[in-house]
Amino acid sequence: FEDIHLFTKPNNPLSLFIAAYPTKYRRTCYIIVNLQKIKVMPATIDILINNTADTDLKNIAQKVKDQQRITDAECLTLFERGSLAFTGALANFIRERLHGNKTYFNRNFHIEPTNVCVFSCKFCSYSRLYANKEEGWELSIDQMLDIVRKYDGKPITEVHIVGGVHPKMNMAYFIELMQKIKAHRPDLHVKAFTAVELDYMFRKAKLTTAEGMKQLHEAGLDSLPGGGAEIFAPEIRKQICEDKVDADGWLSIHEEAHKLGMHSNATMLYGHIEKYEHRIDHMRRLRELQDKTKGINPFISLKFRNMDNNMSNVAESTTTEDMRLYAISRIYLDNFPHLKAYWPMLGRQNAQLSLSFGVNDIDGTIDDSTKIYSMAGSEEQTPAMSTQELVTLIKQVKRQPIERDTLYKEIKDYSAVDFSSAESLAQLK
Ligand code: V47
Ligand code: SF4
Repeated sequence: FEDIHLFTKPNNPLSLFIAAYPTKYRRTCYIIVNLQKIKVMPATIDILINNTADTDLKNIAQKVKDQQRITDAECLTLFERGSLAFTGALANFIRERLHGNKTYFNRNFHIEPTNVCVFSCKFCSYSRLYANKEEGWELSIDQMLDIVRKYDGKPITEVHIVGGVHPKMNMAYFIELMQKIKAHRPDLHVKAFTAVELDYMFRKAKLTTAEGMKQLHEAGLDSLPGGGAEIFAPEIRKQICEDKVDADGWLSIHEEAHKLGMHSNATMLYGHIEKYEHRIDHMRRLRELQDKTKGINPFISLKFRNMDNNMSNVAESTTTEDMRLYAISRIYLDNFPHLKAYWPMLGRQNAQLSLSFGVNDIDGTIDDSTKIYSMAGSEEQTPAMSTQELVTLIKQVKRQPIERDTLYKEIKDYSAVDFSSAESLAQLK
């Protein structure tokens, strides 16, 4: 009877019930205990369903309990009438149904080959036009390999490579980069290039998406990050990033990657001029792609930051809105396995908070290797977290820290790791 200790606390009626049971029936009793454990979660959601006066919200909660998909109209109802507490409780219910307390992170670093960019997205604080390229940076292949070599012997599992769209950095350049990274460190997962960079590269090389993707994959590209999606709706895209790949282009690039067996991430840039309807339209298109391919791993909402860009007059969203969005996206995106909060953009404390609003992943160690958010005004001016800090952040909110690889294979459970011991500190190096 392995589980009895769970129920032997004083005054626990279940333990009294078990104790009163004749020993010969205790095996049967064990089954009852487990059924009881499974029923605990519906009981919490039942309280929510029974205590919600708004019948539309009540129906949504019932759908969540029954694992039914919510419609776009219901999603709008959540945005318009769902309180932080209501949406948060539903999202947390889903998060715990999928992952329990598990909270994932990875050990990664970024390379940003350049911030020179042919495009001029209004929200971007980071890029410099080619005409002003001396104000930006352009890394040679050797300089990027030097960055990779810095991590030799360290237990890093992923390199994330994204940057501006430089007119001279073409397919041949990036194929060489992929090949050289893999030749140096074959086990390093290369997650690289937004659909914006890929679209430009393929068009310039006069390759179809399928051909271009195959060539990069063969050279060593393992998966795609989620950037460049912004808001798909053309009326918003036209105002904030008119000249780069459109929604269909972004989606078909990801679909093509999925056809080759690669995974990808998906993002949404929110909290600027978009309306709730645009967020829903964006998530609907992603949900449809996911129905088709099941190739997307996490959904990542990126909070618009307004420093030093052409949208600095637009106020940033509040923490309440940020958390409600996490929660509502967790409810709407029923076919997405993971919801990630990107801490360099959100800040550590809000990333920690998001773990109660549907989020089950807080990205990685980063090691101060990205400038996109520090230049846009994030609190995190030199984003880097040690494994110890990430684990502590997760444990502080009573979740279970699990190191993962890019594809969410579990590498290590840090629940019982005591960082004060010399042995565990040595393991971190
Ligand atoms: O597409 C640019 C965003 C994205 C701002 O896949 C801004 O794991 C807010 O996609 N305020 C690029 N956001 C970064 C990206 C990303 C980041 C972390 C993890 C992953 C992943 C992907 O950054 C752009 C745009 O949406 N961005 N400027 C800004 N001022
Ligand atoms: Fe270029 Fe990306 Fe910045 Fe747009 S968001 S200007 S594509 S670097």
